[in-house]
Amino acid sequence: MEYIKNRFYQKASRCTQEYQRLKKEHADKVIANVTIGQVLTGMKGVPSLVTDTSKLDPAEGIRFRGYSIPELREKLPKLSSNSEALPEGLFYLMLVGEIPERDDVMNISKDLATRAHVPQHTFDVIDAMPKNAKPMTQFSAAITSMATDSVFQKAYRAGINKKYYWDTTYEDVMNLIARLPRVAAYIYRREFYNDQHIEPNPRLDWAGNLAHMMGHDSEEVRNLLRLYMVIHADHEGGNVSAHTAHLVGSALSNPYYAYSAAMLGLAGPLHGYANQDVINWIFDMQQDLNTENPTKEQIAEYCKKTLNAGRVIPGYGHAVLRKTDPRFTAQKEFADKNIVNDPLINIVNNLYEVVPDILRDTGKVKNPWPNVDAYSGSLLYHYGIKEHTFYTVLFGVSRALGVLASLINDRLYGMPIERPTSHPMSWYKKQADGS
Ligand code: CMX
Repeated sequence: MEYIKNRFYQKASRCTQEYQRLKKEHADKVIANVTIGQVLTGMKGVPSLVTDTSKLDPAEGIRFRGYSIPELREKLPKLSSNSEALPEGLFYLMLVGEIPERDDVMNISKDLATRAHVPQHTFDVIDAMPKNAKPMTQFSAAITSMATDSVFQKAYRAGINKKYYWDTTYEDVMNLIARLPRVAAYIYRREFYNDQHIEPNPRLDWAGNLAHMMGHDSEEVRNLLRLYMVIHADHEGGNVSAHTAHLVGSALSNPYYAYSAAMLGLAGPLHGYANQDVINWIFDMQQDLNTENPTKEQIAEYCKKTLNAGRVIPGYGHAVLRKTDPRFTAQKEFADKNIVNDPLINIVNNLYEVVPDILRDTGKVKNPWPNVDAYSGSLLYHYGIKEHTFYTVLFGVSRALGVLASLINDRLYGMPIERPTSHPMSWYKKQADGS
């Protein structure tokens, strides 16, 4: 839809002028000192990225263009008063910077539906892999394979002026977001439903269509996926998946490459794989304790056993957050409202009562509270999406909304290649000891 693109351009080009002004007039202004501790612990707290789509407050959690998750669930357009906010609306908010009207959201839904055609060779690439190839391996490879259609790459090779990079990036981003549900559902049905694929329904919204193509076509699951897609969509710019997309994109690699690389970061256990790990770990706990309904005391013992084995408790802790993740709370509210007495969800709720004290007692964990991954798997499982090796793919479909909106901004601002400085360990030793 050209008018949404134009609206974005009008709004964002003002920010571009600001970016250019800051670069020109204030390049030497010192904004932070960097400590050796920050360098040695993953650059935590070092301001080094520009991300407009969302900002993470350690105590309060994520805000998307200033709006908290409860505010978004209330204010973003919905299909009916009972349904969850549509992720297309969040994408609009992140891109344009204002809450959309219902028509804006419907237009994005329609636009995405027209762009959703996945090339045959992408299905062939997926089919060429063994069925037990990890879903994230298939997902990332499928995304890379669609780079054959990159509008940005073709325009670049044809010698496009750099001031138009953002425009062709926008086209790639919209096409990629449109196709992700189809790719994800194809991977899902191939492995778990014996290749019985379900064609998209272009009349459905983006998340509703994903539920439909996965074969979980109830209004409850559509709603769950709408919520899921909203809360996982962005977490400012420094997390591994967002930062990877920004970094790879900064070399002017096309958006398919940038997002495929981001997905390989998301696949790590300290990031998006944690949503599978939580379920694996709970199942191991049930087996180890020989009960489906462990008591809080049994759960506490199992947590200590996990820590004593030198492992992390998945779904707990965060590099930035210092309180319960509001994405956890949104899912808990959804479960409290819709689900009664599910053993897995009971365990997740009991963990919330038990784990923070245990992690606090270690004396080293900076955030003992649950993150988004502590809840998501149990909800999916409850609604029949039981194949937990697939869960990180769902995270990956959602994360595209924020990360790729930022990628368009990067190109509009004219951001250069990212290139921080590295030193050998001896250099840091010299800084510390003076010798
Ligand atoms: N269980 C056990 N130990 C934990 C822990 C947890 N849940 N969270 C942190 N720690 C440990 C760290 O491993 C580290 O130990 P060492 O000093 O021995 O290396 C110590 O506590 C300090 O870590 P931190 O500063 O509190 O946390 P980090 O910023 O280094 O790491 C995170 C953050 C999320 C990787 C970490 O909390 C963790 O591993 N959590 C479990 C995995 C998880 O849920 N990841 C998903 C995060 C959300 C997402 O991206 O999807």
